[in-house]
Amino acid sequence: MVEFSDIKGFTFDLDGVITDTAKFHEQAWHDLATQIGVTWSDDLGSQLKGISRMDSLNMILSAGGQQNKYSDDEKLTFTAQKNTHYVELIQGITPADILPGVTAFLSELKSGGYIASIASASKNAPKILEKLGITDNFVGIVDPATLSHGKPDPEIFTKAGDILKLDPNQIIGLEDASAGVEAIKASGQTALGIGLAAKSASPQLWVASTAEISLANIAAGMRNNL
Ligand code: B16
Ligand code: MG
Repeated sequence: MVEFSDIKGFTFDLDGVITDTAKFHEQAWHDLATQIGVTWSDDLGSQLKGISRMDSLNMILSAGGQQNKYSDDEKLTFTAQKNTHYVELIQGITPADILPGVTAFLSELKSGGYIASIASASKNAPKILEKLGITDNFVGIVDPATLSHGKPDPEIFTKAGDILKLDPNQIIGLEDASAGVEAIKASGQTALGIGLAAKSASPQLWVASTAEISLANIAAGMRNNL
């Protein structure tokens, strides 16, 4: 059984864990869906959280019954267009956009000698960390272009663990999406789920919001739950 004293490192999802870029993804996808005649719904928007760019487009096309309508090249044009719009929307983000509790937790990790890496499906993660001013808090970032499978496959968390050079039982992964919690658990790391969507995938540890993340809460959760 994993104990708190075994833990040496943390793998972080980005969107929904460190900052809320979901609203910008949603706005950019919503505009694209409207352009191609797919009716948007909040439910569709929340299903796209944590899902890779092309998989997100495929889900939108399926929701509109258009799964066979476009060639691969046309789909690449759509995803490029969405990304251009998304990159425009994230230009204004600053350290003030770091979610509550996260800056304090990253400081706790640094002073406690813990190491951390990023397991985000977003190809824009390096740019976002830079704008937030926290790049140096992470040993490395998994390059999503190197992945064969998206979350809930464990590959991205396994690679984030490899960056830390730690065994899965020495790592806690943080996620807000149910597919992400499944990926962490399948990688053998301990999952800390954040928020209601993450809870549905039964993480070993859970907090309602990022404001509750701290080493003391994690230690208490591991004593009680694992
Ligand atoms: P990009 P995460 C995910 O980030 C987002 O939640 C998801 O909405 C987005 O489609 C995906 O990254 C890819 O992002 O288009 O910027 O490469 O939650 O894995 O940090
Ligand atoms: Mg996320």
